Amino acid sequence: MKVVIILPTYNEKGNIDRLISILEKDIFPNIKNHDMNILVVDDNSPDGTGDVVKKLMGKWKNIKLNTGEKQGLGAAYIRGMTFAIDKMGADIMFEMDADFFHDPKKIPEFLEKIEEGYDMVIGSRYTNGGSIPSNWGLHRKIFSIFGNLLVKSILMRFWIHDWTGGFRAMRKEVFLKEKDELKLFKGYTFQVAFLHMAIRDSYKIAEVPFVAQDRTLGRSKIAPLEYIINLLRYVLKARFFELLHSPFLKYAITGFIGYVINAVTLEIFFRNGLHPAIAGAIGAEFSIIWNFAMNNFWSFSKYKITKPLKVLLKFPQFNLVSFGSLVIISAVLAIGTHFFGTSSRQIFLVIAIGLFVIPYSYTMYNIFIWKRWHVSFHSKLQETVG
Ligand SMILES: Nc1nc2c(ncn2[C@@H]2O[C@H](COP(=O)(O)OP(=O)(O)OP(=O)(O)O)[C@@H](O)[C@H]2O)c(=O)[nH]1
Ligand SMILES: [Mg+2]
Repeated sequence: MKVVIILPTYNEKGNIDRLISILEKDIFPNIKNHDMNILVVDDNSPDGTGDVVKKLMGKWKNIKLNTGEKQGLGAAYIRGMTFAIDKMGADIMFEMDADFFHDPKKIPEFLEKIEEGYDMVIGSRYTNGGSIPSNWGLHRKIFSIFGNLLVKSILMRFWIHDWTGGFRAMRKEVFLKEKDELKLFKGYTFQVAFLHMAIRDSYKIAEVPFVAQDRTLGRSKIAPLEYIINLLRYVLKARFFELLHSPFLKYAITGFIGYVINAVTLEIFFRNGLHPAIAGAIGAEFSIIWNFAMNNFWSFSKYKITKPLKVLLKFPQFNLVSFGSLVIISAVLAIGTHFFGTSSRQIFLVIAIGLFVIPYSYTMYNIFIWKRWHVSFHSKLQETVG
């Protein structure tokens, strides 16, 4: 397959010569089953990086240079990847820094993963065998670790260990699918957005550990404050819309109406002479039927159970899960009112539902009833949590 290593550069005169030599002399000759190429995407670097590349193009024929206006890293990659596909016929593209932050010796491992069938391969500093530069100052280490953890936690995807890195390989199809949307994300946020979209669209993703090296030449282009603000804005917004479109909101509305049904039924039967315990239990069953039907045909409609026999088998299971909620509510009410008196009952009902019943029942529905989440402790990729 035709592989293009894309190297974005801005004032990397001191690095690009050495990196290209290493790629051409030490790395490419050992890769026999692919056609290896280099594309330098330079934004008219004032230090003359482009001229250095032009000289190297005379020596090796598998190098191309693409120049343009400086519009940040994301824009440079979009321009470069478009060029690599349209003008060079790339099947696989690598993202790689030109300052030796990314170890070129790892390239064959990325290609092996692609050969195994993965669509995107992520270089990871945060898995076994990988690390951030040991000579980084404490604040930079904290910034990197914390930033990565923040992205992982907000997006709720912990099985990707390195979200913010820029050492990657991908099939051209992944880029072509995401290209239009990617134009919205310039700068370094581009990397997180790209990976997030690839996961959303169910591309197969693998990680390869690598030890990152601090640059010895040239200057850093990253603006930490601007980066963290843009990144936070992206992940918060993306997660918000994900939750809005996920079954969670529908589940919450269904549950709230279910609660109202329970309360109203309790009232009606109680006023018609039934004991509150019985009236409440009838209300609870009405609410369970409502919850089951609405979650099946609305909240989890993608996974809906339609065969009558299956519905008949699922409904008792659903009742069992609901019985669990009942036990939780009575336990919390018993403990709460024991310590704070019966006047605190409504507060403890809210605590029981908000803190325990919602996480419990939503998880049970996703895992056991509609089987939307696949729980596995060693898998690399799982269904989106949302
Ligand atoms: N074409 C282009 N390349 C860029 C731009 N910004 C950064 N780069 C390149 O992208 C790669 C990563 O940028 P760096 O400045 O090294 O950012 P960093 O790796 O986070 O920071 P340091 O390693 O500490 O310098 C390098 O090869 C840069 O030359 C840009 O606006 N345009
Ligand atoms: Mg760097």
